[in-house]
Amino acid sequence: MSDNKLFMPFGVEYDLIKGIMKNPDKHLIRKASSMKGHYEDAAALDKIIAAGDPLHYEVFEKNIPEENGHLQFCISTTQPGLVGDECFMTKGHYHRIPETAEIYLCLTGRGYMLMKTKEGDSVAEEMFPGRMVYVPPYWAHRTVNTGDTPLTSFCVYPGNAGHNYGDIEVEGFPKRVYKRNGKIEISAWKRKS
Ligand code: S6P
Ligand code: ZN
Repeated sequence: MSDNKLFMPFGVEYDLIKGIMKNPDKHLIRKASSMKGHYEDAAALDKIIAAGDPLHYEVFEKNIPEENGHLQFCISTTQPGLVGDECFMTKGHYHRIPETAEIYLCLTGRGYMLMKTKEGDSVAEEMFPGRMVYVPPYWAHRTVNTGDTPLTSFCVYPGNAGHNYGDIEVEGFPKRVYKRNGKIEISAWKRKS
């Protein structure tokens, strides 16, 4: 083809048991130090950072144009662990174009997808291998690992969706997920005034 604008089809191989995308183009790494302000117990997070700043979560992607009509897809992997008694999680975001949805198909591990709207709706959907969570338009979303192994999902969302981290950083998620005495607790969080 002489048309340079035509995007060529391609295939990608996965290990669906381990939750691995082979030959990703992009690999985003977030360590504990990127999570300041997100956990209830800031002192516990500082301790973890000082003790080696462990890996928190990773995203593996292919290069897809950020355009309407395309589909972004990735593997998102969140490590197990606790900050104080709160389970490791992603930062969470709205999409930059809020009327765009997303599908998370869980491949490994166990956890929750926390979702919230600007109107105050709040939902926690369980994640485990073989379960898909549909994140509708207008819902901010964050994954939380409640297990002892990496929580891995295959995600698909519109090419132009983008990320809006700023709004949710100000608003916070109303629900938080804790592991206390081996039991998972999801509770409402009151922002300190
Ligand atoms: C993108 C999709 C995921 C997340 C990833 C990391 O729309 O929801 O790829 O980017 O799970 O989470 P976050 O909140 O740091 O972008
Ligand atoms: Zn998203």
